[in-house]
Amino acid sequence: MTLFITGAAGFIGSSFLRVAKAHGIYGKIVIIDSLTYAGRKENFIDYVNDRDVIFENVDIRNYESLRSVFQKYEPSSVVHLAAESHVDNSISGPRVFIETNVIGTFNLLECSRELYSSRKVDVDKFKFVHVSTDEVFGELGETGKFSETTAYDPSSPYSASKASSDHLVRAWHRTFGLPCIVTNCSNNYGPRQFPEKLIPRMILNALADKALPVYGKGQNVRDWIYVDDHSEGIWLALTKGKAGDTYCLGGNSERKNIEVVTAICEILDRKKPRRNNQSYKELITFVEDRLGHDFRYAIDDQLAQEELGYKRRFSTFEEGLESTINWYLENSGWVESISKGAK
Ligand code: NAD
Ligand code: TDX
Repeated sequence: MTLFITGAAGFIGSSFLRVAKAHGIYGKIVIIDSLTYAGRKENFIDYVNDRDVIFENVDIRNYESLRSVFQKYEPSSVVHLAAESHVDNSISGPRVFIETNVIGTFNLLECSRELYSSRKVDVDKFKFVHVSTDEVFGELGETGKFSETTAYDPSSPYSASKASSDHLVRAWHRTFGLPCIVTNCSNNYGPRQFPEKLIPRMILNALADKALPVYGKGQNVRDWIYVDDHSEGIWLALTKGKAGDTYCLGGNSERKNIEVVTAICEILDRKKPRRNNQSYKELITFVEDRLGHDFRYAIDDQLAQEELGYKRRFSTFEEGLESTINWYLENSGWVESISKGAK
């Protein structure tokens, strides 16, 4: 059996690749990734000499190239993670978000539909798992949580593009019978996250003695999930999920941004004291808020726990954060190549 993973050179995709390899059901795994600034061969370096992991440098915006890899390998299932993923970039330059996240997903659905309807794949086993975000639901106030029945209300160009792609996936299931599953997950953190996102940006800025820019007053809340927990959730959705269903996945760890940044500073103060012996907290700088900044996200993932047996590994966010900081401290080679822009 052959599994296609799009975006496996990225942060979550490379974690999912490791999880899929560890489960060992698929004889062959094909990585579909165009290595944008966020996609790195370093992220799947452990598998470059593995004959069962094949890398195809394909841009999902290019229908003909995508179609040729679908015809070549006839994947048994597809897990789709490739996307433009950073909200701030979607505000400064939204076009590529529409092209990759909307048109790219449409191309993947069409290639999958062609294969599925020609019965070149085992139609009883084929699944298209679309990895999406809780941001499609918009923002919450002080209370409540998102679940599978929450109405869509995206705020940013990024979340609107992900919402569009979720709708396309559901339409391909309903209209064409393609066995699709959508997962909506909260904010991920862990090793190999590109340093444009809050947690790695704060860790690496602190280590370089640079300002730690906190948007607005740092009161916005995110629900943090360790990346490998998300990947196990995606694996469960692929192997146990019901076609046509949606699963929300979360970390049950709501924190205000300022609490996250303070926790990073306190862990670093303990592990790698600053040269002047002041706390890294001195570097915290409140800056202009993000446009359209969603106030709070939180996920109710009871359905995934009950139907899929979804579980989380770390008992607290602070434990996962410490383990993540250790990874960044121990992997200066990765950090250097990312900062040099090496591919
Ligand atoms: P990432 O930016 O780290 O990785 C994205 C990957 O997609 C990269 O390897 C990149 O090269 C590839 N890619 C981008 N455009 C492409 C194109 N046109 N053709 C082929 N490959 C392309 O992103 P991530 O944080 O790992 O997110 C992965 C997926 O999970 C995304 O779909 C994202 O929306 C979703 N998600 C992310 C989070 C989060 O907190 N990061 C939370 C929920 C859902
Ligand atoms: O420098 C910063 N300062 C800051 O205060 C950055 C980069 C972020 N922030 C704030 C904005 C958010 O409230 O921290 C919070 C987290 O920001 P990001 O790491 O950019 O994540 P977010 O915008 O919440 O979106 C993330 O979670 C959902 C991912 O980037 C998405 O891909 C995912 O879908």
